[in-house]
Amino acid sequence: TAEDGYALWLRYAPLTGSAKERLDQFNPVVVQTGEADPSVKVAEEELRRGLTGLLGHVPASSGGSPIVLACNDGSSGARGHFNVAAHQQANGRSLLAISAADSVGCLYGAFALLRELSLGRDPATVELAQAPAMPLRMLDHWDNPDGTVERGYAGRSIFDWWHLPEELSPRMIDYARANASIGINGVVVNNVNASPLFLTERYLPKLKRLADAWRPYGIRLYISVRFSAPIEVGGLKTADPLAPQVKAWWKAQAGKLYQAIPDFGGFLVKANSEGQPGPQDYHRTHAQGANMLAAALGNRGTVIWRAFVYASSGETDRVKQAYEEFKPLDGKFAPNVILQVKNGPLDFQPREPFHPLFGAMPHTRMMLEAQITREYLGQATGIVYLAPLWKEVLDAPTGHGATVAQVIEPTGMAGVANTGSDRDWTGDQFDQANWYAFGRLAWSPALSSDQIAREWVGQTFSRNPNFVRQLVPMMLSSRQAVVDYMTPLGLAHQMGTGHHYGPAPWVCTLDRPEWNPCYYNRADAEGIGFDRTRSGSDALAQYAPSVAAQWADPRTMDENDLLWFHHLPWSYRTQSGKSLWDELISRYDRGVAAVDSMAREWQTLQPYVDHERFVDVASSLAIQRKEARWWRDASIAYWQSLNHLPLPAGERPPE
Ligand code: GCW
Repeated sequence: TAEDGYALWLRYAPLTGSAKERLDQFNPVVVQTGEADPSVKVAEEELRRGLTGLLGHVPASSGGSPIVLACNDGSSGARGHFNVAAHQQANGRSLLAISAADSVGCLYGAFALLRELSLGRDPATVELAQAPAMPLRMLDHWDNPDGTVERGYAGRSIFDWWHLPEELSPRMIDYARANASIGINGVVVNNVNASPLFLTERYLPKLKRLADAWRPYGIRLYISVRFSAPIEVGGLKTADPLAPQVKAWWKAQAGKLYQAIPDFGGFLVKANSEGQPGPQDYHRTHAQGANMLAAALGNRGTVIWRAFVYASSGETDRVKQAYEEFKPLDGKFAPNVILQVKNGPLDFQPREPFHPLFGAMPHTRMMLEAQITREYLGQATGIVYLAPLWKEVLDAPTGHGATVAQVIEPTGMAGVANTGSDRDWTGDQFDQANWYAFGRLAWSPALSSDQIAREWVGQTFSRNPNFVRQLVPMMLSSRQAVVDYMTPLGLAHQMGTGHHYGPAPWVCTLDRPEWNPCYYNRADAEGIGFDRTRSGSDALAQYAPSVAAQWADPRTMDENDLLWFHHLPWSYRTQSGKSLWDELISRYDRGVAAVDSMAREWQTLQPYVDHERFVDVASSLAIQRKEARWWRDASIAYWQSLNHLPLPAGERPPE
């Protein structure tokens, strides 16, 4: 049953064929270092576990090729870097050395070696030299203390605050292994819509237990903090960041945290956004708020301040707000403050142009926030592989002399986790791939979506080349499919209110203008799209001139973002030669057809997959087929109610 997916990509399924022969012949022996370092121990344990799986038996304890961990090799470089190399010894046998400057580097090396072996590489010729591209590779959990998960679709929270600290679920260790295997080194354990409970004495031992459990895996613990906590749990009258008693309170909290958790990572803060408290409540700036918390942490930790802010915008274009609030604060943040910016300026839509803040604040440390949980992308159903979405953003030239990846590389990347207590962790087998891909891209944004998919498929399902050859392209095209059937041609924010599942482009009566899908589609009898050029909201002006120029002309721009930037008549001639109306419809159809073909192809892959997971994915794809039709048909029906245009002639994919 492949444990119904619980093992994630760490299945270590027995090798077969020539890969098995090679490993058998190599006959690996994990050499006991006798080192007391907990990370080294964990690395040895994982090597033994992994090799046992791959060999189909416990590895020999002598007489084979030694695997040696050298975790203090005197090298310098990024923390976490490692080398793995096979050498020929005098006795004719090989020796595999995993070396690194620190023990966590060794652990990463062990996982990397196991990945290579899992994919069938020859142990005698393994040669790896890797270093993480960025220092912070984080998961942000939107988990609440009561066990619910905001925008979580995989069951209740994996964190059992009720039974901690006495009880530590073994799942917390498997979670750490999974993270370490892809290089994740920071975890924010609670929702950014933060409960102040995490700053109470009661929670401190719980946090400490987790931090202690994860330390060997190279994971530092962070918490989200509520800006008004000094009032709610501190008994103060104010949370004004300039008030001495407020500063003293935060300093005392930080002191307690560091006493219990010496390597505590720091605070993540959502302030003055969607009703959360913040420094603006006291007429202070984001920088004043962030710097006060940064002073409380001192050089021990980091304040990660979110740039996702919006308050009732009246007539302003919502996508402009973060830039307007933060750009003037460039250079005003303390050195241990990082600004965390979502990939796009709206909110984790199936496709958005990259956020204009990237590259625009050269004197501010900036990291990228991606969403692994698929809030707006069908939630945990079907196949939607997100690496291509993230790559699109990472590879985008900002026009400020760097790509988005280059802007964030000195700092890091955070992903909103998609984990829950479901047996398969993520609510859907294929959503595991997104957790995996996020970690791999944070480790190295230069990896291709294709390579990451191959790695994941081979470790998680089957190494059979026919299987990999068929499945990987399905994954690679799945993101464009969801864009096509939900919001083609640059449309965005067309989903149902509140739950964000399913189409609702007609909704126009919500209290705040920027909550309404109609605010984003601006469709009427004549046309559709949001004019963000000079004649409209001029959000385009927030981008570097070279980038703004590329989006300014609807006739030459990449039409994937067409209606994000332009309001156009239904009769507008698109680059395909079709009218906008016909092009829109052909894209919706293309999305539906892509899902149909994924479902069909999956059926042919049955021989390669265990029954449980085969059925699980097949059922999930059946839901996605329904969703795709629902999005297409409801959207088209609504546009038709405005423009009264006929459907173009042509064939529909079979129902
Ligand atoms: O995407 C939106 C979500 C909210 C979330 C918010 C944020 C945690 O709908 O649920 O709140 O973004 O990122 O703060």
